[in-house]
Amino acid sequence: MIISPVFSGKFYAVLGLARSGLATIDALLASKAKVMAWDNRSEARMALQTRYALAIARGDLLISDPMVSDVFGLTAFVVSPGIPLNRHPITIFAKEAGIPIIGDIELFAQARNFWQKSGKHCPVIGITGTNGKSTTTALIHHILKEAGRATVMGGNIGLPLLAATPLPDGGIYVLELSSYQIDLTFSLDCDIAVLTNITPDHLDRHGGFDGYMKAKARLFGMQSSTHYAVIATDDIPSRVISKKCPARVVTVHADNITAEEQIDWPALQGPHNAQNAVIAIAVMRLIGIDETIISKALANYPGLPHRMQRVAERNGVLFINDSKATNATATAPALAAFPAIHWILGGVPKTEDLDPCKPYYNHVKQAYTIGQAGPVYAALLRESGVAVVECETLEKAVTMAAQAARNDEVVMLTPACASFDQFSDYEARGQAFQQFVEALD
Ligand code: UMA
Repeated sequence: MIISPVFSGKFYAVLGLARSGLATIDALLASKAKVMAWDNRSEARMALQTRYALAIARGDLLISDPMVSDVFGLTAFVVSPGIPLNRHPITIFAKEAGIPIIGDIELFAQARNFWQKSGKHCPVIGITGTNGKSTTTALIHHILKEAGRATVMGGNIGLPLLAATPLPDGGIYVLELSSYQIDLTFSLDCDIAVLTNITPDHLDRHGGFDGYMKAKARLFGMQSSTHYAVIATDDIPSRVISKKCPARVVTVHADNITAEEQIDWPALQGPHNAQNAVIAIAVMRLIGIDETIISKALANYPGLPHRMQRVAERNGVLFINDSKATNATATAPALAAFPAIHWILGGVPKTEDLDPCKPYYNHVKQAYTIGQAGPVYAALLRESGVAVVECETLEKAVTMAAQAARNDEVVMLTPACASFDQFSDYEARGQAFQQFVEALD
């Protein structure tokens, strides 16, 4: 875990007690800070009591709602990225109290700035964007490992950064950063900041597309002029951000990669993966990784779970879990990748239309809708001439699709929606898909 003298003797209020909150408490207590912790959910608070009985007994940890507690001497509110700052009362409360709101990535940045002053430099590669950031993060981390470099991956990819094993001097942190996390970060000067693409997402949280774009742009605004920004300028908002970066900008395009090159990279198929790969190659060249190592690592990259993950093959039908595709822009390249697809989609919609997927409707043999978006998306697809079965549940969709699919066809969960109406997150949805496939007769 990341422990730092920067935190010792200070007092923090940690809000949200899931992955990032718990890792934050561990790191702060181990750094000899005092912590007040809170979560809306009573189960989360109860679990904390058992986990930290000793720290509570010593008076180092207090479970209390900071908004009704004495916050005198508080250094900062450390808020989980999932807590909506635009709606949560903590935003006004902190402003009135004159106390900053930060996140776990900011704590990491402060610890790292202290290392720098003490002569230890650990480069940070920070990756953001609407889609592709997990794959790009995992791919960069994979190539660095193949090159024998000391490296750690963390952040939005599901690995809370403060729980990471600290790296020695020169070790490289590869961070996936969501707009929520960037909103809570103020002093992270990435050696290389990466932007994959920007399309509408999380608009409710950021008050529209402008707010969302500004949140992404802040990652680059925090950089020194001697550092680098690698930006895929395939869309207009990314081009706008590239023009305003204080750092040295390297622009790349998905079509810098040829189809022949991509053939050798089995886990990086489709145009979206061309974009992810071209970014990773540019980052590796900036770091000075040997071209032969890069080529070999692109070929043996294993892929990520829930991202175009081949989970089974039954009677000549391939079953693919692409649960991480939580918006239509992320689903479109998955549809582009196969000619005959039984497409399972639905959940909490991010947009009213499925326009980015339209060019690939001719790849869809039949669609199977689930969840909240089911009826609306079924109507939209029928208007465009796509055959649809309204299934409501994922289990029914898997069964129906498996019955209908023929030799050489694909059954794919690529939902174009968030999962929260029926599952705790996209990972739980992907695991359920895999279980339903395994349970087929
Ligand atoms: N909570 C409150 N009050 C509220 C709202 C929530 O107390 O008003 C509590 C909940 O009860 C819960 C906790 O806050 O206990 C949840 O916090 P969280 O959602 O931030 O959960 P973590 O497990 O800490 O996960 C976070 C990121 N979650 C979000 O951004 C929503 C994870 O990204 C990240 O992997 C993890 O930190 C480790 O860094 C997930 C995600 O969905 C994958 N990200 C979004 C995306 O990719 O689109 C941005």
